[in-house]
Amino acid sequence: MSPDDAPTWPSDFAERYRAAGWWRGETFGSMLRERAEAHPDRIAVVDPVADIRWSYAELDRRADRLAAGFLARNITKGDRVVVQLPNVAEFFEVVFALFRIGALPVFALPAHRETEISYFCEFTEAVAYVIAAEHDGYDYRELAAKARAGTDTLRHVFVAGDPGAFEALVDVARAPVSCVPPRPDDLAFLQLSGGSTGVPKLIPRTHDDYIYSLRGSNDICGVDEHSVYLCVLPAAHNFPLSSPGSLGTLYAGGRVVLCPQPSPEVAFPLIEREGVTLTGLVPPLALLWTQAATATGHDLSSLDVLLVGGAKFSEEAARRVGPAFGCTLQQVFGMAEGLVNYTRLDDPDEVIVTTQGRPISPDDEILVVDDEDRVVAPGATGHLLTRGPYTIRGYWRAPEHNARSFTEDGFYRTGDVVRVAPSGHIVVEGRAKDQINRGGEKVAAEEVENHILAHPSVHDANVVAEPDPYLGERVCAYVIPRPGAGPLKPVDIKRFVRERGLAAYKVPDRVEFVDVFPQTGVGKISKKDLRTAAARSAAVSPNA
Ligand code: AMP
Ligand code: DBH
Repeated sequence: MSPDDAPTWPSDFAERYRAAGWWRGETFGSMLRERAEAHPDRIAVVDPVADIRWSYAELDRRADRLAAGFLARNITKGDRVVVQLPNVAEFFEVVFALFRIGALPVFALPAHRETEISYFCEFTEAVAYVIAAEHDGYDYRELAAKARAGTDTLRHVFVAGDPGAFEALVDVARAPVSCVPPRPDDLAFLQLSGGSTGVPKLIPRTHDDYIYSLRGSNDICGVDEHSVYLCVLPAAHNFPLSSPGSLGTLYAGGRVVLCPQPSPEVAFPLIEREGVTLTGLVPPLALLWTQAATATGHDLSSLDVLLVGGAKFSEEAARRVGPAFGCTLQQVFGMAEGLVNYTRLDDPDEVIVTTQGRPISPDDEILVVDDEDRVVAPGATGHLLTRGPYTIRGYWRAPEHNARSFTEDGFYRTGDVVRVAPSGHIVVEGRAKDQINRGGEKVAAEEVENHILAHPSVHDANVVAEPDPYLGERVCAYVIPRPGAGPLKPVDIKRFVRERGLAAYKVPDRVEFVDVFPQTGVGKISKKDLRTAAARSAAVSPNA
């Protein structure tokens, strides 16, 4: 990668990771080709809505065809392409085509709207944007029109599956793919950070480092060629993509089944029909599925492993998973920046239900430090810092932010507050970063505050987490109206934020108007006191 775009591993570390066998010089393009040659007829991807069952040979052929189409449109190595697709088969066709030519997918989520998409397109100087025509009643073509109007570099919009643009793209592809393939240490894609700043940060991942995280995850989660992974969460999110996720499953030669919706009513029949062996869920969904599993008529006995992560899973809920599904719970505490921790399949039950696991790699370095970066006593609670063979050394094009988010010797400041149990397992105790974890969907407080502040009748705003029995946390905004401004209602703020084109999960669940914000001893706004106040209001009027 260009040193201007993001810091990478110093050469002594890179050599060590290669010598240890973590980085093996594979790329995603070669990986799919090898699998297709080894077992062409085995099914790789199932999309039940479109009634698609692509074999490895078919996926490989389609990726090649689309790669040639992208090249013919002058989309080449290093170009950024914003990919915003729901859980459809084309997701894999598109990303493997881009991997193959070394163009970089920028992984947007289906929930993102105009504000986020325009930002991704502009900031990455994306040359193309790939969407589905419609999903969940939302027309992405309108979003594309807005994104296009707002950016100079965006040359193409491709609508997956569309008999127009997308098929035309494929038609161009008469010539075989001829380009210099990416190197294993090149960037493969830009993943999104949940972040804690005004705008989302982009996470540069290389073929080498990401593929290592897949191989490590597969070993730990028991994924092999017999595995059938149900992709329930949005396919582009780091958890269902890589822990071990759909890419881990394809690496192992297994089968990926795309779940169009996360509800038990949709997922359970698919588990039965396709013989799903593992899947990954965020805690609110895990709770819902656990309840539904005890009463379902569907045969879920093929399910061996249920991964739960993205937000803290309560011990109580964790205890119910095994009995309800007759499978092994695997807690996963990961981040798109890198480090992923898993409880092991053969860990004692107590460890599985009370910890968030331990790192994938013996070369994952974990430090737990106090506010002054001093390592705390073993077992004490502190800030988690980490460095390792699949954890980035810096965000993409963000030097100022990198100076704060990484230590001088390259440790990533996760913003998570943890302790390490004597067994080496990590317990997540809280969070120091200014973020709300809304059932696994991360919301940067500052980002929402900036949007509320744009309202003409708002003087100041602070956004904090408040407890929610289902989501764990939800978004609460404290707002000081501008003096003399007309009457303002919570709904006005919510609508204003929504109409600015922000993903729905970032729109405040509760808005409270106040005259002043509580302050700390030195006169700073006390988010801690605001959180306490929000918890109190949530307890008094949970549905406000
Ligand atoms: P992101 O940086 O957006 O990929 O989000 C990663 C963050 O999600 C972590 O730093 C944690 O704050 C949170 N997270 C992920 N998994 C868990 C888990 N099992 N328990 C608690 N927090 C989690
Ligand atoms: O929350 C996450 O970002 C996450 C959770 C579990 C993740 O990135 C992962 C596993 O890889």
